[in-house]
Amino acid sequence: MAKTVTKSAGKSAAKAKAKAAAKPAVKAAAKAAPKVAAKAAAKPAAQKPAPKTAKAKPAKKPALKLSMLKPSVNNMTVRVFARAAGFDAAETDAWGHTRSPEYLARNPAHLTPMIEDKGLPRGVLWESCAIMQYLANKHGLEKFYPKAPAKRAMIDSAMFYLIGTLYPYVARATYPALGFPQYAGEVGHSDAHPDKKSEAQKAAMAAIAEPLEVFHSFFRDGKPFIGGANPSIADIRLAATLEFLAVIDYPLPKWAQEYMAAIEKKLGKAYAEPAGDVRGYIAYVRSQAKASA
Ligand SMILES: N[C@@H](CCC(=O)N[C@@H](CS)C(=O)NCC(=O)O)C(=O)O
Repeated sequence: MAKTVTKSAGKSAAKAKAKAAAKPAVKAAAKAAPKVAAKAAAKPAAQKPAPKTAKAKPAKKPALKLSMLKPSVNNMTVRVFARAAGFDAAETDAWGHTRSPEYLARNPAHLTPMIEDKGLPRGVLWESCAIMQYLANKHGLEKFYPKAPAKRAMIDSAMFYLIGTLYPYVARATYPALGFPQYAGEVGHSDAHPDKKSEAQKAAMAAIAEPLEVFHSFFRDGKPFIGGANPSIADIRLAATLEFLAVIDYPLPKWAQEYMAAIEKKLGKAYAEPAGDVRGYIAYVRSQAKASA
């Protein structure tokens, strides 16, 4: 199994370095760095601590073991989050291994993304949203997943709505073009006539617009992100999901294009790197389709 060790934790981690010695790195990375600088500047000179001779060691970033598939937006979600939140993530490419006896023994659902963590009752956790919720809870990452019950409920609602309503349409509409197997029970999974499969795919594509608009009009409600001024875990989940629509040339509304660009701008490399894997795969399948046309 190929193993990729992620190097950078992104911009915010670097900015928070000074404060990181006293705090867990992930928390420090998630905090707004300008505040730290402002506080230091406001201190009168007399109160400033004497310069230390020994350099404070930056806190170790919490380790994260992640099994993933690069072309997948479910996986992209957790990969973006891990980078943006400042984890030291060791990524294992599970391509071709999800149904091996070893993988199935740990994860009978044979799904990625999957994290391994000794604190978990069964040692592993799958489902992208559950993984982000768990890691945010464990490391106090309120910037991505607010603690206040009402605010948190909106993030949860947006994620459940995505997984339960929007994603099945996106999968049905894009998986045939991506060359991914359909989820069991779908028309695309059955031995139905190709015309029926194509009908189901087109119907799913047409059905995307309504739930997509709900994220804009209801969940964002005039704010830059579902999370407010900063992208939350629900925003990461939504933006990653929309990446797949490029494979069918889905005409994203202007707000969605701007929203995705805004997330990428805010999260920088943390977003761009995993998105690059998904985009690269889409470019590859499109070039294959062109060649065989
Ligand atoms: N709802 C899940 C979906 C996970 C999922 O469908 N993972 C696929 C990749 S996109 C997978 O690992 N498939 C491998 C397999 O079924 O063997 C999530 O958000 O994590």
